[in-house]
Amino acid sequence: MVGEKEYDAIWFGGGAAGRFGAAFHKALGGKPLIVEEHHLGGECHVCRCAFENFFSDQASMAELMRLYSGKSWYPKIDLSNISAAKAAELYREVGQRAFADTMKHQTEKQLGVEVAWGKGKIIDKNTVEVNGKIYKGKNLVIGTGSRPTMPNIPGINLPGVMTYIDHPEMRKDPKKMVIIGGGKIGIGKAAMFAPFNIEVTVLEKYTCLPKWDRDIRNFIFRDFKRRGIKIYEGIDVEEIKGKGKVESVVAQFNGETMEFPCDAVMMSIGLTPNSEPAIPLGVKIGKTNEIIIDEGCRTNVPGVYAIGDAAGPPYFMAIARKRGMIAAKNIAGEDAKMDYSFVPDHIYIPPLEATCVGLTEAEAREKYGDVVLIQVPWGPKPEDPKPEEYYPGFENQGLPVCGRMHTLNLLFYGQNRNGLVKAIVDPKSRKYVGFHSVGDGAKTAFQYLSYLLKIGWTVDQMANLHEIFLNAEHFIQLSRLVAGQKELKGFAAQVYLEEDYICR
Ligand code: COM
Repeated sequence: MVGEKEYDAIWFGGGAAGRFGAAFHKALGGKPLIVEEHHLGGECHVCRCAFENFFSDQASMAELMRLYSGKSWYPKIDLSNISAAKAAELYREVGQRAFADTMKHQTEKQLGVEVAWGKGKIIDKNTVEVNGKIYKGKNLVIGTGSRPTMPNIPGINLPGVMTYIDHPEMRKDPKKMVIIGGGKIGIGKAAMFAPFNIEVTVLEKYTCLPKWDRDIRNFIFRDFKRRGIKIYEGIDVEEIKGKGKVESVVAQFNGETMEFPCDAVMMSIGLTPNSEPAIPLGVKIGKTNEIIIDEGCRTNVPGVYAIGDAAGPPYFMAIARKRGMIAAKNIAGEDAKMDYSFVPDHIYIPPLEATCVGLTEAEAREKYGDVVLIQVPWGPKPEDPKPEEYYPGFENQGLPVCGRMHTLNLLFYGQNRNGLVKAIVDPKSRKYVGFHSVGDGAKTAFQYLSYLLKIGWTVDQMANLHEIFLNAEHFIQLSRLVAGQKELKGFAAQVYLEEDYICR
C-alpha cells in the first residue's frame, strides 16, 4: 500500500538528530516524516544522557552521604544496603516511560511532526516501508545512531559483560566491576558505580581521557585514588574468563599476565556508527563504519543525508541535533554548514562533573608559547596551613571553588575535593583560548563560554560582566582580579600539583 502523501524528507530514525531535524524541517515549512521503531529521542532517555544525569545524581547522593556521615550535623548513615540496581529500577519504571511520553507528546502533538511507528525498511532513496506501508520522500535522512564497539576477545558474550545499554537494565548489584576502556563513558561509569559499594577497576589500553587537560585528568584520578577506584593505563585485555558467567579479566601489563577477579565487566572502548541500513543506497562508509558526509550533512548520494552518530564523531548530543538542523536547512534550499569549532565536552564524575572547551594547556603552549592561567586552586599548600585548626582533614589548598551545594560542602568536608577551574589566555591578544572545570554546576556556563571563545572574548570583556556570587566557575571574578595588568601576567605561583595517580 502506498501512503497518500509524498514527504519532503523521510527522517529514518527519531533519535536526538532525527527528532530535532524533523522538527526544524517542519518549522521551516517542510513536510517531514519520522520513521521510528522504539522511542523518539532515541537512546538518550533509555540509557544515555537523560539516564546518566539521573544515575549520576543517585551516585552523587550516595558518595556525599558516605562523606558527610557522622560529621557536623549529619547523622551516621548506614550505606551497607545501597543499591545501584534499585536506582536503575526507579529509572526504568518512571524515567524511561515519562521521557518516552514527553518526547511523543512534544513531537507529534505540540510540534505536529508525523511519525510512522515501526521497523522501517529502506527500499530506495525515495522509498521506505514501515509495517507493509510504503512512504515516499524527496529526500532521505539517515539518523540511525551508534552502538558500543565490542572487541573480538574470548568471553565477550559471557553473562555479566555489559555496556552502557545494559546499565539501566541491571537487576543485581555487582561486587567487583572491571571497566574496559578509560574514555569518557568508562571514566564516568567508574565514578557512578563506585559509590554503590562496588569495587571498580578501569583498564585502558592507551591513555585515559587523552584529550583532556592534564590538570583536569589529575584532579579526577587523584579523587579516584582516594575513593579506591583503580586505573591502569597501557594494559592490554586478552580475555574475559568465567564458567557460565563473568569471573575475571585477564590482561597483559608491563610484560606480565594479570588477572582481575570480578562479577561484572563494563565494555566502553568506543562507539560504532549504525550505518548498515544506508549501505545498499551506495553511500560512502568510512573506516570506523561512519557514513561520510560533507559540511552540509550530505552523503555522496544526492538527496541522501546522514546525521547524528551515524555520521561519526564527535559523538555529542548537540552535534547530533545540529546535524539534524543543518540537514533540514539544506533540504529546505539553504546552504547551511556544520561548525565543529569550540565544541565543549563533558563527563559525569559524581559527585562532580568535568567540562571543557577549547585548547588544553599543552595545546595552548604549543600554539601561543607562554600562556596565562587563571585558575583555582592555584598551587601547592601554603607553608603554614595548620589544617586541623579548620577541620580535620581540611587541606587548605588555595581558594575554594564554589558551585552549588556539592562544591561548597565538599570544600568543608571533602579534603580538597571541591573542584578546579582553569581558563587559559593568550597574553598578547588577551583572548581566552580554553576553559576547563571540575566542579558542580559549571557545565551550564560552558554552553555560552564556547561561544565566547569563538568570538574571541578577552579578559577585559569578561571583567565587565556581572557575576552572581557564588557561582559555579568563577571565571568572571578571577579574570577581573588580573584584568588591570597592562602586560597580562595572571596570578603568581600557578602550579598545580602533579602526581601519578594511575598504574602505568
Ligand atoms: C532527549 C532526546 S531525551 S532528544 O534530543 O530531545 O530527542
